[in-house]
Amino acid sequence: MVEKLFEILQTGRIFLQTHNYPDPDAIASAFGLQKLLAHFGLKSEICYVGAAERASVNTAVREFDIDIAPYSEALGMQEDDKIVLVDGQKLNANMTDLPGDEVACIDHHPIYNVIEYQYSDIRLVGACSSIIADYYDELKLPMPSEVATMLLYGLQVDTGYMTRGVNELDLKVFPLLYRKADHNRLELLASRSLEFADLKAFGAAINNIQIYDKAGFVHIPFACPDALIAQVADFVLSLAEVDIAVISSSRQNGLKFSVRSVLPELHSGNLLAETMPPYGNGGGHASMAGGFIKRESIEKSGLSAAQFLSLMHQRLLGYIRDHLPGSEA
Ligand SMILES: [Mn+2]
Repeated sequence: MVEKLFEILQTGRIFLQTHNYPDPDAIASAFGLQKLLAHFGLKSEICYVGAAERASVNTAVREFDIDIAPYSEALGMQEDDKIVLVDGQKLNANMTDLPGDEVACIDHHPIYNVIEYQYSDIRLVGACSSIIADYYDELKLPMPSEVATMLLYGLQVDTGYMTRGVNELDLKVFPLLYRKADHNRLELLASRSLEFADLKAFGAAINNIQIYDKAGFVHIPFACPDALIAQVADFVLSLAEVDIAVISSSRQNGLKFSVRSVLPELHSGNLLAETMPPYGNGGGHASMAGGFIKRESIEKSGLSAAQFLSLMHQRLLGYIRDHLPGSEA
């Protein structure tokens, strides 16, 4: 019951922390939760880690006047301030540990590290936005149009417009959101999901793609925010020849991986959970997952960056071939 969350948040400063490089679902969830808490007299601040902003997020933030700030020491977060984690979990590679106390977690990703929160609502549904929408429904709260629009946008982006990972809860809240949303503004959000600079990443994908069996491998030789990698992954997956997209991106601090699969035999989260260790870690949903390998691990391997990447591609492809019936080794 979400009422328990309100009790926990009665005292102290409240931060709603999204995963690093927040995507539309993360922003929508935090925004919807912030308005919900405000309805009960609880003031909260949305924060995240990750300097790079994205068009899909920027447009929404501007359009709906969402008060959101990248984390900095200037926020003055203290150890006893309360953090509600949204669209991610403590100890995830994409959830930086901030000074405050993670008292609560609302998320829709599989659990890889069991953490005791005072309030935990982790459901394996299509989008975190659906969980927030459900709170409004449970509490019979009127949902402001801008909240419905953002939550519907978050749900649509995370589920590929209701084509992947859609669960009963998503179906339950979809009509509620659909009826309340401002569809003109929704269309505007969808039409501004990329910016000019992003084309560089798509260019790298077009130039570097390698296809083995049904798997498309793309390495982007420069740093990209997670949400852009996800967009490139969707683009690669849209190729008729590709049913599994494996995207990697070189970052200052390591190597980021993102996987998409439309094959029921190939669970993206398991693929990364089994092939990233011992160098790094990864996991996620059946249809989409992420992984990360720290720079130190790559250096420790004694391999060059190119050799290491090729080793990882071999490991990934080995797993894929083992799990795809009828694919040639
Ligand atoms: Mn999400």
